[in-house]
Amino acid sequence: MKGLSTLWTKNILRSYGYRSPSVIKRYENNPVLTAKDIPYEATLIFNAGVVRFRGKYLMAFRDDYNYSIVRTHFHTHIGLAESEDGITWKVLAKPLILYDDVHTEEISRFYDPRLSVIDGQLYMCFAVDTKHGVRGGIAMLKNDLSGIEILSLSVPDNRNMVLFPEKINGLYARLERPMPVYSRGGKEIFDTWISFSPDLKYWGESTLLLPQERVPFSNCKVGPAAPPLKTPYGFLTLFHAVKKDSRLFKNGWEPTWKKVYSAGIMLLDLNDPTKILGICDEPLLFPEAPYELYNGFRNNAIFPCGMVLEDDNEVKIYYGAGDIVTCLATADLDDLVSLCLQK
Ligand code: BMA
Repeated sequence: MKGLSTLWTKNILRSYGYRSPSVIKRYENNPVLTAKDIPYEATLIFNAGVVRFRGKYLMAFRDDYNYSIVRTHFHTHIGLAESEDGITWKVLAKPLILYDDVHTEEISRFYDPRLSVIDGQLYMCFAVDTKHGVRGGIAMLKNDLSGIEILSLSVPDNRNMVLFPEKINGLYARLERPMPVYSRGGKEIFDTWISFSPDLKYWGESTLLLPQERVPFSNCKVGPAAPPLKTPYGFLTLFHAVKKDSRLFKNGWEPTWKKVYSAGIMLLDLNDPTKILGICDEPLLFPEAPYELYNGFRNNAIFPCGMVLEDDNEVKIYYGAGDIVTCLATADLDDLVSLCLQK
C-alpha cells in the first residue's frame, strides 16, 4: 500500500542519494522464500543463513508468527529449507528449533540464524532474547539436522555473531556486535568486534574491527551480516549499517520505525582479519526494490545473513527484506572486491 507515509519515507530515502551499485543484481523473481512456502505457522520469513552442504544448498530462516500488537515479541521458530540451485527452496517439514522447545520463564526465543561449514561440520550462530538481555549463541547442528548442541552463549547484550569459515593461525574467529549503552551515552551507537577461540566455546582476544563512525552511511550501529567468505583476495565480509532518522514515522506494521538498514562490504586480511584491507564507502545494498520499500513488517530493512561463493565466481547474497521475506541478490566476486579496494 503506497499511502502518504510511504511516499514521505521514499522521499527521505531518496534525499540520502544512495543507490545499490550496478554490479548488484537483485533476483528477478524475488522474494525466494515467504510465509506462503512454510508448512507450519508462519508470518515473517527473513534473516536466513545459507551454506552449500552435502551437495545442496541449506537455509536456516527466522519464522516470526503469532503476532499481537500488545506483545513486544512474536513467537519465533528457526526453520530449515533445502535447494538444488540456491533459488527454489523446499522447506523441511519440521523447524530446526521450535519456539515451544526453547521458550521458558527466562528465554523468549532464538532468532537470526547464520550457518557456517567449518571442516565439514555445520554450525549455527543465533541470537537469544532472555529476560536478562540478548545473548549471542554458537551451536553445532546434529548430523540428521534434527536439532542443535549449544557450544557457547555470550553474556548480554551481544548479538549478530558470525563465524569465519576456517581457523586462522590455529584459532576460530567470529564477528559480533556488543551493545554498549553506558559508555556510548545511551545512544544505540554500536560497533563490530572480532574475537578468537581455540574451541568455539571460550572466546577472547577481542578487538574493535569496524567502529560505527567509519561507515558514512550509518549514524547508529554497524554489525555483522553474512559469515565472511574466504577468497584469494581476503575475507569478503558484509555488514549491516543502520541510519536513524527522526523524520520517519509509520513505516511498517509498528506505529513508528525510524531506522533504515542497508548492507555494506569490506575485505579483511586472510592472515590477520583484525585488519581491514578495504571498505566501500557507499552501501552495497540500499532499500529500493518494492519488496524492500513497501508492505514490510519494518520497511527499508535489508539484513543479509547468508553468502555463497559459486565456482564461476558468482556471489549469492541472501537477505531479509522489510523483516518479512527472504530475498536473493548476486554479484561477481571481482566486482565486489574492486568495490572494497577502490579509493
Ligand atoms: C535488528 C535485528 C534484526 C532485524 C533488524 C531490523 O536489530 O533485530 O533481526 O532484521 O533489527 O528490524
